Amino acid sequence: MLSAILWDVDGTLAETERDGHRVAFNRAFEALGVSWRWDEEHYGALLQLTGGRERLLYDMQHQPLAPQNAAEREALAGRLHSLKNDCYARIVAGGALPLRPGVRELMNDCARDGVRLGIVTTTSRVNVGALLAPHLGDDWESAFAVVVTAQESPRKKPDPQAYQLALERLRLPPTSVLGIEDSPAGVAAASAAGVPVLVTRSYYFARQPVPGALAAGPSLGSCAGWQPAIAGGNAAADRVTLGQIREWHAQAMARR
Ligand code: XBP
Ligand code: MG
Repeated sequence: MLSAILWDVDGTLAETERDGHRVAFNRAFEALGVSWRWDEEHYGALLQLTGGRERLLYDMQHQPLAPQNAAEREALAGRLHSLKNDCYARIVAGGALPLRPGVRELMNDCARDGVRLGIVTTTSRVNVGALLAPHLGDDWESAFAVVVTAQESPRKKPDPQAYQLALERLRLPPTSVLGIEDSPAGVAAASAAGVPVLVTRSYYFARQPVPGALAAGPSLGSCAGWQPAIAGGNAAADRVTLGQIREWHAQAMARR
């Protein structure tokens, strides 16, 4: 029985990375007089590492103009990260980054059928609110039975901590929930917690292998391009419904 769907945020609910976080990091660099910038390609490589602060610290190891001293790097990463989040909030204010196709519709299916919703993300809580309030309203949190972010779960994906905490708070076994993710690290986190997981491919993780996912496809807004394929109907014009997700979930459970 599927009782809850746990959503990743960045790349899954919205394409936040290239035009959101990346741009915000660059504005923070500029504002603090830091000489380097992150272009689209370099940011894609840095995304192998989850967590914006972690990404800053890693990148500083390869930036010749970064402070040499570890404590100074930590302090600079902290200032940059906090300013980046302010810049990100300004970018997404007013709904500039839309929810991905099919997301809202699937949330509505769940509300109608009594399937609870949760957020399981490694991003900071302020970023989730900044992104979702323009789309779901200022009381966006009321749409979710559980919200786990970097604040509640400091060990970031691929560590399963965020999923484990969400299951604990929902008082559900992993087999009665389903995760929706876009990245290999997200899939690994869900799988390590025993949670079956579906992948909606995003800009930066369009082709990466996602071993263990029960299904993977380009968008919840279309039945085309999914593996395993969605049978029947006018595939290109349809969307991934809760009924389809229940089917994949039941198949995955039968295989266990
Ligand atoms: C998201 C992340 C985050 C965001 C930026 O991963 O890795 O680091 O890129 O947010 P997921 P912060 O989609 O798996 O949640 O700067 O707050 O880390
Ligand atoms: Mg993601």
